[in-house]
Amino acid sequence: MQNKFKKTVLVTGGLGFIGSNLIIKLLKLNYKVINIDAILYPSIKKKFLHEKNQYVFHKVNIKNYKKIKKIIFENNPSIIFHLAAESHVDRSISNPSQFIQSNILGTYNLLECTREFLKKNKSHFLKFIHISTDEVYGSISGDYKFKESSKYFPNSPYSASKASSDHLVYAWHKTFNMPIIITHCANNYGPYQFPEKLIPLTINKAINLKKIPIYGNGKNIRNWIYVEDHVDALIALSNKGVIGNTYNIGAEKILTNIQLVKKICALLDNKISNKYKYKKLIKFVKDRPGHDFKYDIDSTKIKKEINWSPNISIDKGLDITINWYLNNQKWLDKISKKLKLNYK
Ligand code: TDX
Repeated sequence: MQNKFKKTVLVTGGLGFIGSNLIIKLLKLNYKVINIDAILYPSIKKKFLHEKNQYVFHKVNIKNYKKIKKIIFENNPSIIFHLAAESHVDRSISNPSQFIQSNILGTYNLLECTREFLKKNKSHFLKFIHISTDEVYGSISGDYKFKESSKYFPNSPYSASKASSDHLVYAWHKTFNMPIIITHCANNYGPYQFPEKLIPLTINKAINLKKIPIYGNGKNIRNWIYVEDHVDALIALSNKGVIGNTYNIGAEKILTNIQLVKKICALLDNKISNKYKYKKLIKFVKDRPGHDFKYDIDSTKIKKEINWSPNISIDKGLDITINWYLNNQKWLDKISKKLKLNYK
């Protein structure tokens, strides 16, 4: 039967924050989506809007060789977006084991299943897009920005596990001709982000009138990209990205953590008419061990070669994001209760 959809795309980690935003866009663009997610603590129990037969979900851990192989063989995907990963730096400090398991062994497993599939289907055209992070490049100072050619200097168990997975993916390309692309993205934010990350954490604490914890002196710097801009970059790379290449993806704006948190507080002051000054809730706390000082990323390559640029300014992105969380407080409350996020 003729497939009426544009392409079949397999997404790992499609119930995560970036994965679910990617799936929303892929379905809108008429792709068929096979979503593999283990449903772990930050998975979003989301029902995607789709046409009949356009979306299939499998509750499977990427470490499950047999099941993953079967899903790939049954679906013949043209694109694999690999997003399934443990992503929170603080959790990697308190419990690194899960990061080694999912990010390194999980990626190894997915690579091996894909290799088996390509061995049996030699003329099949596939792009394996490995979604990684700019944290693999370590911490910088001054005006330097991460380039694709920058050396890897991961400092946390999280970034070390992502760096390891990048090396595996690249080695599978060089050794086995695996058709891969690696992406390194800046700090994402937007709807559906789990409230352990700085932006949703700040919104969640503020609207519940709890202290907003800022690590150290709050002068650490990050480059913030709205998740839909990231998703657009990934889809553009699945069409025009060159196999074997790495692409850096970032936004224009960098902010210190304290600047960012104060911006969110000021926006909340305007949106919620209770005369409360939310910045009174800011509390400087003990620093994160090995806390990277600055991340900033040079996106020249993807802009020039793929013609992608970020569209959403930080002010617009924060406005949309805060409105989304204010309209989805039930979702936020449910997660906060389950994980006791607002008790501290
Ligand atoms: O409570 C907090 N207080 C605070 O000051 C938290 C949770 C964070 N911070 C600081 C630490 C960082 O300097 O805010 C900054 C951002 O922290 P996170 O949201 O935890 O992100 P970060 O550590 O920068 O890593 C993120 O970006 C790259 C993601 O978690 C990674 O998954 C991604 O790869």
